[in-house]
This record gives sequence, C-alpha cells and structure tokens, in this order.
Amino acid sequence: MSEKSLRSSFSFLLIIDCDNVNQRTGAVRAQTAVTTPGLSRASADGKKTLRKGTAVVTGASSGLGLATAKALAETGKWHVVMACRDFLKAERAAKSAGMNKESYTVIHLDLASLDSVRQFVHNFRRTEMPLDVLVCNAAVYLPTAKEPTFTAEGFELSVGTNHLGHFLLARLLLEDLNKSDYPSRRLIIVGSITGNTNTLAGNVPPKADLGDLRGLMGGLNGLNSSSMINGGAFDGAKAYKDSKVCNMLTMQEFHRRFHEETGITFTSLYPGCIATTGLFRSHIPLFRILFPPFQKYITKGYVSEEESGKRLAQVVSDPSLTKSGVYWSWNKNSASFENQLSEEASDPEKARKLWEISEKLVGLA
Ligand code: NDP
Ligand code: PMR
Repeated sequence: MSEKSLRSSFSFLLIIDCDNVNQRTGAVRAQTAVTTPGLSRASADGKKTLRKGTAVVTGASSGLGLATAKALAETGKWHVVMACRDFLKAERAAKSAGMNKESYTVIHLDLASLDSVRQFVHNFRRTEMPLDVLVCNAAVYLPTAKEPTFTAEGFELSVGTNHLGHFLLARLLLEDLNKSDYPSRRLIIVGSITGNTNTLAGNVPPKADLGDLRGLMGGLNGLNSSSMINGGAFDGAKAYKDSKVCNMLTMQEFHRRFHEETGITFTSLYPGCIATTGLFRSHIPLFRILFPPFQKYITKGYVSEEESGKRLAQVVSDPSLTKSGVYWSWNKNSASFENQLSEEASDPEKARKLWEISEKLVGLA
C-alpha cells in the first residue's frame, strides 16, 4: 500500500473513530502531543534549522482556504491539516491544486455541529502532530435565504458556523497551540471589510450590527428568540456580516485574555475581495456574473484566489507579521498594513459580552 493510500485510510478512520469522546459532555480525553522540538533538523553545516510547521486550516477545500493551503505547502516548510466537512472534495481539491501528497492531511470537521468540532479536536490530537498555527477560515454566506436554517445545535447557520463553531474550535485548540514549541505560534480568524462600517463596503445595506446581543443571548434559534444576534428579523446577508464582526471581536478578546500569558499571536485580516470563490454560490446568477468585473474595474478591490492565499500564508508564517491583536489588510501594491476596525468591531465591552455568551452557547461555561 502506498504512503498516500495509507494516510487516506488513516484519515478515513479518523472520521469514523468515535472512542474516547464522552458524547454527553463532549469531553475529550487529553492526549500528550509529541513534542517535536522547534529547532530540530541539523543541516550539513551543523546549524539547527526550523522543523516543518503544522497549520490547521478550516475550509481548505475551496477558495481562500485552498489557496492558502497550497501556498503554505509549496514552501516545503509547512504541513497543512485541511479541516473540511467534505472529505472527498478536500482530497480532490488538494490534488487538483497540485499539492504534494506529503504536504497535507485531511481531517473531517463540520463547523455546523459542535459534536463534530469536538470530534475533530480528538482526531487531530490522535495524529500526535503538534499544532503551530490555527487558521479559522471556513464560512457560509446565505444572502438569498428567505428563512433561517440552523446548525445541529439549533443556532442560525451563518453565525453558528462562522462564529460559534470556530469559537469552540479555537478555545479547545488553544491548549494545543500553547504546547507547541514552534517559535511563532499563531491563531488567525479571517474577518472582512463588509463587517466594518467604517468603510464604503461596510455601508452597503444590510449593515452589520450586533445591537445588545439579545438574539445571541436567546440562542439564535428562531423559536423563543430571534435568529439574528441583534434580535431583529432574519436577513442572511446581515447574519454573515454580523458573524464577521464576531470573528474580529473574538480575535481581539483572545489577544486581551491570552497573548501576554502564552505569547501566541492572535490576528485577523481582510484578504481583499476574492470575487470568484464559492462564497457566492447561493447568490443569484446575475450577481455571480457581475460581481467579479465590478470588483476588478470599479472598486478595484478584487484579488485572485492565488493572491489572497499568498496573503493569508504571509499572516501564517511571515516573520515580520508576529504582532498580536492586529487586523491586517493589503494596499494596492500588495503590501500588508495594520488596518483600523470599525467602532463596533473594536468595542472591548461587546467583545467581552460576546465571549461570555458564546462560552455558554457552546457548552464551555
Ligand atoms: P469558499 O466558499 O470558497 O470557502 C469556504 C470554505 O468553508 C469551504 O471550504 C467550505 O466547505 C467551508 N465550509 C462551509 N461550511 C462549513 C462547515 N459547516 N464546516 C466546515 N467547513 C465549512 O469561500 P471563501 O474562500 O471566499 O471564504 C473563505 C473565508 O474568506 C471566509 O471566512 C470569508 O468570510 C472570508 N472572506 C472572503 C472574501 C471574498 O471576497 N470571497 C472577502 C473577505 C473575507 P465546502 O468546500 O465543503 O463547501
Ligand atoms: Mg461590495 C471599495 C468598495 C468595495 C469593496 C472593497 C467591496 C468588497 N465592496 C465595495 C463596494 C460596493 N459593494 C458597492 C458600492 C456596492 C453597491 C453597488 C457593493 C455591493 C455589494 C454586494 C451586493 N458588495 C458585496 C455584495 C455582496 O453580496 C458581497 C457581500 O457583502 O458578501 C458578504 C459583497 C462584497 N463587497 C466586497 C466584498 C469583499 C464582498 C464580499 C465578501 C465578504 O465580505 O466576505
């Protein structure tokens, strides 16, 4: 059996292996991660060189996540764990992107199920790979939905997937990041311009607005509470933008709570408008035709998937991007800069409240 088929079989086993997980509490048996020293390989001249880093990228089966996985894999310095809900799609995507089969492992993760998030953490730990960087990238965008749809636990799907699933994942994996001896450990949560009302793009209605978080507090279930964070009527486009505000607030709250103590770098970013990705798959056909040329020639905010992948890969591994608590963006020459978040997306009180409510919803408090 080739190494690849062995690994594929192993990955498949990981998907179905449910032992050691307490299904009721979701508690995962602690695993001792293999401590591969940060500086390990001795080169010919006797100097120690950096070992391969391991980066977990959620939603690496398409768009930005796939382009980032490819960019990282191509450096030869990273092993990418593609955390994806569709195992075969991810394998095919890696193959068609030309990724070397030694450079990645696919592990199943459905962010719309908290059990799946816990199972992913368990399965990842069983591989005994270290965790050096976690990239929370996956997202859904449902702009044409008339009615809300829900995650396994009954949270509105966009906020449930983009924010709550990632919130639980990041909280659980913080321990693993903290164990890593890699010189620069990072937790990256992808944000967006459209969640920032201090920009033109963020002022296109419906605007992001978390209000006083009353809908979130009620569980976003559309039954005894609204499916929207601010308690309003369902709007799929707004739910997505709200989820991006949550992503950016969460990154900053992680920074405030854990950066000093752990040294981990917490960042977010707006990679540019990648108008061709699967994110717009459920938008009306006319939008999908007009959106790329509109962004290319009118707003000039367009970036290719390849370029966006290089940008996110930079946030993962560039030695000059170690500052924590930053929301990165890129200028017209594709140079990174620290961008300003909107008032709401940088409100520390809202971030704290969001953190506390989210902890309760995902069963951490
Ligand atoms: P894509 O739709 O191409 O990629 C989204 C990824 O998320 C896919 O791999 C998808 O899996 C995965 N995903 C969706 N739901 C789940 C789930 N329940 N569990 C696990 N994975 C899931 O979109 P983009 O690449 O554009 O989006 C990536 C990130 O970039 C998002 O965070 C988005 O908000 C952000 N972004 C995108 C911009 C753009 O212009 N496109 C601009 C700014 C930010 P599958 O392949 O199975 O569908
Ligand atoms: Mg937007 C500089 C102007 C700019 C930029 C960078 C974006 C990015 N957009 C801009 C402007 C405008 N957009 C203007 C003036 C309009 C009105 C015509 C407009 C419209 C628009 C729509 C309908 N834009 C959109 C949509 C979407 O459905 C996309 C969206 O909101 O997804 C949540 C979108 C986007 N515009 C962007 C970016 C990056 C997106 C999508 C991706 C995202 O935020 O994740």
